[in-house]
Amino acid sequence: MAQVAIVMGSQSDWPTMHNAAKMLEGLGVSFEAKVVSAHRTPELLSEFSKSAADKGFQVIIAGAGGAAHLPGMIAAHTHLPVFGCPVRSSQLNGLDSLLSIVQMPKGVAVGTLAIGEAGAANAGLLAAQVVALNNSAVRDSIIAFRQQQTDTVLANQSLELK
Ligand code: RP5
Repeated sequence: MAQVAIVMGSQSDWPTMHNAAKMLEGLGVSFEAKVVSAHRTPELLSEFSKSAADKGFQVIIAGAGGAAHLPGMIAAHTHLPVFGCPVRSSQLNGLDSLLSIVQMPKGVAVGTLAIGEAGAANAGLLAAQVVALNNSAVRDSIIAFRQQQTDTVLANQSLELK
């Protein structure tokens, strides 16, 4: 069974959410990605969230745009950590999604990432960091990834005026 579930409200969220998948893949974390819509497939949402822990998932990443109730509704059905990714909407540029996801009332938590691709990638990274608490191979991958970023910055210090 996969360690992380990536769910999203629509197929149209995948160009954003595949950044989470790519991060997990690069860090050696197994994942399953699927479309689960809070308002179009509410029964699937309920079934998925209630069974996620028993299926062996350790973390759920949920991406949604617009009113973006998906991450909160999933969190309402499971004790697993849920990371919410605001997907950039065409009308309000993702600010609506961010505010919908981040403003969870006290008592049910959703860890909210940045709008768009960076947030989705960081959701993958954060999920991997949770998995790494009990997985030394993933921990080593994260440490190597971070070191590589540091090395890249330090090796590229030439700043030319154009
Ligand atoms: C939300 O509505 C989805 O998460 C998506 O971001 C947004 C638009 O969905 P589509 O109309 O593109 O399917 O549920």
